[in-house]
Amino acid sequence: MESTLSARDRVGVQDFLLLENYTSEAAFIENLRRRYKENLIYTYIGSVLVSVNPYKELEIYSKQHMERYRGVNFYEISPHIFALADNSYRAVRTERRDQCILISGESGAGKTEASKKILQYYTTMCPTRHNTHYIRERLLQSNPVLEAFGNAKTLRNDNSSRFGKYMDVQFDYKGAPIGGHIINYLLEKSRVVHQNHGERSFHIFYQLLESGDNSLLTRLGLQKTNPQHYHYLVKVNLKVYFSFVCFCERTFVMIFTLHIIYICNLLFSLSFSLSFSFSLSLSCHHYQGNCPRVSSISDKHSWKIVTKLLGVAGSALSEALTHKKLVAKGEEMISPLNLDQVLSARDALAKAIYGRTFTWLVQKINQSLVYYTSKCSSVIGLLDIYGFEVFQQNSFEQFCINYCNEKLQQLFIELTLKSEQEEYEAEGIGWETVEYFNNKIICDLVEEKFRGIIAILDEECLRPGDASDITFLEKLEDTLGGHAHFVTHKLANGKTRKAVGREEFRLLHYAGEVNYNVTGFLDKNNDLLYRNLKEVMCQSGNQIVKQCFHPDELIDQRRPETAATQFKLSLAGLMDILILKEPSYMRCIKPNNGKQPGQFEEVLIRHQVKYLGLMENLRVRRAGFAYRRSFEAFLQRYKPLCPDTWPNWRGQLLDGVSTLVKHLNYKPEEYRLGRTKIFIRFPKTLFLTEDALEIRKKTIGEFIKGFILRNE
Ligand code: AD9
Ligand code: MG
Repeated sequence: MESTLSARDRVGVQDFLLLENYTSEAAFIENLRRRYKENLIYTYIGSVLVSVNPYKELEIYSKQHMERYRGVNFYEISPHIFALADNSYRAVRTERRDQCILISGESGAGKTEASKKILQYYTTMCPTRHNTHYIRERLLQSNPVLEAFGNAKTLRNDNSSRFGKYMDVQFDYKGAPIGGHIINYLLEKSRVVHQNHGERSFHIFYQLLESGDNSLLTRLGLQKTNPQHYHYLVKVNLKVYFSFVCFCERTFVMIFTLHIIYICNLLFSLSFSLSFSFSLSLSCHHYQGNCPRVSSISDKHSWKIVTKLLGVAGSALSEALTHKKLVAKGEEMISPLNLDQVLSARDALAKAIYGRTFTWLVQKINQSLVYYTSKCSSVIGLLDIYGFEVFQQNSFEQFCINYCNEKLQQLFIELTLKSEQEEYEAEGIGWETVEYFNNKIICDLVEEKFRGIIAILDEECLRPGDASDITFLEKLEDTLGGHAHFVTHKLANGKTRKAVGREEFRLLHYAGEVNYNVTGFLDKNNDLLYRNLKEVMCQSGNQIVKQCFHPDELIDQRRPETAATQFKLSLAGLMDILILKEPSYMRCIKPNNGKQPGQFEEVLIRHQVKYLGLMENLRVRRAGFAYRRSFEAFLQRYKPLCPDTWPNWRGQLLDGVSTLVKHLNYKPEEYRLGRTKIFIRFPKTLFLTEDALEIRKKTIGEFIKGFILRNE
């Protein structure tokens, strides 16, 4: 424990609960800073682990380190991610209680690295069941495969996960990992067709060009590129990884033959011939008059490869890309698309192919991680999901991500307060009500039936006629005008400090205010793929495309769920999974935007402390007692301080602790004795005890030294 006087000055406290001035944000940040300077990147808030990205390799993840944390009590050695991992594992092993570890933080804060370290801990430290060695490998190797398809270089992170991930690690009754299951959330598939300046598409695009073997590349009509063209490449041998996750060679080749990436790229580079229509089109009012429309696809070479790889008839795909099929009153009408519409149909197709293949890939990995489900005794779930996001411009994606964070915060509040209350009750200590901000009001604002933002957005998406992003905004204003957490330009009236643009609405999230620009909300929520494109894909001769586009979709007359509603439903599913498990939390902080080691940028960090709700978390945990420990652990540590308990206490534990604290002169208001634990209200009491222990150890040491010398 790093709590002696001199160590505290240098490296701060290892648990924020022990901060003297626990309501001060400045004291909180100062403690983080001191620790970061000493490469102590982990600190607790009770059982919550806070980490600051070191942006350099630290020698703290070796097998020896793992061993140090096995079976050790949470607080006895320096805070570490292995302690968190081990703590959850012990609950699984000894009590078969399902666990989950929820990791959050902004882009580049270290979530994915953390989840990988936890997985490494389990695959290294847990016993192996006979015949399941390969499962460990697959659990580990599923990461690089998914990262290849789901991660990309962004301005914030060279290896940014562009999807949310929940992974169950399944254990048998002996605590051996015997399988896994992954659920993916909201892949940012738009990256296939558009990247911001300085960013890239998914890693797989570049990896294929760099490390695909020559015969494969020739089949795809590609050429090996000079790797120097790419500043950042995860060095992977994908073929090896795929074989680990049990893809047979044929599947492996197919996936590349399908080669979504290439198709998307080709689709993207297609050019179209235009013709001008002067006719009045009766079938579609959009095309009346002098309107350019697409007559054919002019890029014949690319076209041939696209259709061959997709396994579809060229004429059918060409027709489907340039025309729209409408079914009205049982009659089919075909109307040509104009150039903008063709381009957006093309993009929609590329996004759909990429997104669906990604989900297909996750399913394949899941199949390869199944052992005997019946042997599974309990699970540890790892959630690596996007943290709260606030940019200059925030759009539909940020809206979804921040909504997700509201839901997780709600769960956090419920579970933390619940477990606090339960512990107090179990220990027979009166529960003291804790004031906290319940963010249910914001979750309702987003997800409520009929009146919630998603419901209103869906309604606008369904409404024929003049529905647009702006009418959506107006409808929000009409419906939510009086809501305490919703503001627009019209409604602002000086209510908030920062301006709200005319095309924006602002939500007052638990973590802070965010302005969302409504431009593109309807399109992104619709995420439409024209029916005739789906029809063509369903007839594909390519096995993977066939599995991704099922003909049942065409029979189902109902409109597919919108993107926001799908996300809402998948989040509700996630909450159902999480609520049944015992949670542990990890909050990751990014110390600077330059990805530099040793740079602690205070303004940036202060923002995150706020967005992650850390001060509130600390306040709630400190509302009662700063420190609690089992009688046994307390006595074991401090028994040298009292002649009656040293060297051994033979009576009841409760009596031993009573004797000890009386001897130490604890005042009644400083502590409470529960059924199995002692609760200490102020950190100071603990520190004085720790300092006394330090002095005592020295005197015992001197005494023993003297004794040895005397007897030599
Ligand atoms: V994003 O929301 O997916 O864009 P993450 O997942 O939070 O983000 P990630 O884990 O990818 O961030 O970490 C970003 C980079 O920080 C890594 O590529 C490493 O270079 C660096 N990093 C993160 N954690 C550690 C660590 N414990 N030790 C050393 C680290 N480097
Ligand atoms: Mg990540």
